[in-house]
Amino acid sequence: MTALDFGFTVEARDGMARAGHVRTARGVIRTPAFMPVGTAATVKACMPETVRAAGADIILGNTYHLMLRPGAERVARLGGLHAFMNWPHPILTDSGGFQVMSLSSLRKITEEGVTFQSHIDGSKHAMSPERSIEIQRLLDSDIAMQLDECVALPATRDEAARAMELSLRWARRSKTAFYASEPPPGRAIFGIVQGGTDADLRRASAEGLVEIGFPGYALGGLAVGEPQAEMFATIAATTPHLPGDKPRYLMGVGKPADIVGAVARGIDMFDCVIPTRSGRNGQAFTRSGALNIRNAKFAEDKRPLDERCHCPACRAYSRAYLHHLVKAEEILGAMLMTAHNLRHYQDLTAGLRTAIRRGRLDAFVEAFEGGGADY
Ligand code: PRF
Ligand code: ZN
Repeated sequence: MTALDFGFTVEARDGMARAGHVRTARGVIRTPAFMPVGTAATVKACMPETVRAAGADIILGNTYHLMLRPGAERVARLGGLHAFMNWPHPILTDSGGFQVMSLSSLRKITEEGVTFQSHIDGSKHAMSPERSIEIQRLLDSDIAMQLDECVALPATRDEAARAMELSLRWARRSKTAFYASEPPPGRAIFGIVQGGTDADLRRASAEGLVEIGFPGYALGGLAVGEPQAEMFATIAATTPHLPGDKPRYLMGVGKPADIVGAVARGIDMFDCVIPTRSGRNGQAFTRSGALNIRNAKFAEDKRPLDERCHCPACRAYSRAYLHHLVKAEEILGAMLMTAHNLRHYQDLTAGLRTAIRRGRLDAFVEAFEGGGADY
């Protein structure tokens, strides 16, 4: 084991929750971690310096978008995704299957992979587990994801079982392709647990992936329309079947309360468009709950979004000014709201890390649920 090897260390536990570090060649990720979404080689409306200053250790990129535009081979010729977008820190790339199913048209899934038409220009494409891994290698991502199939919920047990089993076969092919591509040191591939909200399917999926063996494990197929209680129950039924010494990543989650509940059930990593997308729409997350800055009651409110926040928006701008900017659809409004929400999410995960290390997660959750956020 060299300093460059990929690894995960749990340094504190509190119930099912863990705090620790993921090591990659490009740097350390403090967990629980939130990964801002940088779909098209940019965290929308945010300079990489601002993403970093908010406290992010890692961002997420998307195979699907980057293969279509500007193209993975082009990114590789330009020195890889990190150099291309001026983010020298770790990047996790999603494999593309989920985005194909939610964004493209004329999709067809077979044993071999998925064929689809681009949502940008209608051009035809094919993606197999091997091609997805090849693209992620061209992007030079630090953490690659296996190709998987995520069914929309509610799904029948048969549908969920079929997609879970296909995802398991794609997991093995993805892993084989990943190591055949001779990844430089410090890179990793994660397997993805599927199985809908069925505890037995989730267990079978987790056990199948563990038998194949991955440096980390994701939970896919959640936050796709099911109630929060069902998502929490599915997480609680899954994490006990995953190795205690490997990172666990809940894909595409979520609102602050989803993150708090998932951490308490053993999740270490998250990504979600909510802080960036809803920020551009005028929603700000604060320690006393979410607010919509477009609301007329903020038109002459001189206070910052959150008195305890140290983001660029809260340091220098009033709710009244942000209200004006967002109402006028000024680009600076999107930038400041995004910077604030990203900082809020990073402060939330930092608060969770501290609470776990102090053995005070229960008190943290109680304060959070009572609206007296303790971070
Ligand atoms: N699979 C992949 N990416 C994802 C998901 C999934 O199931 C989800 C579900 N919330 C978000 N992103 N590969
Ligand atoms: Zn702020």
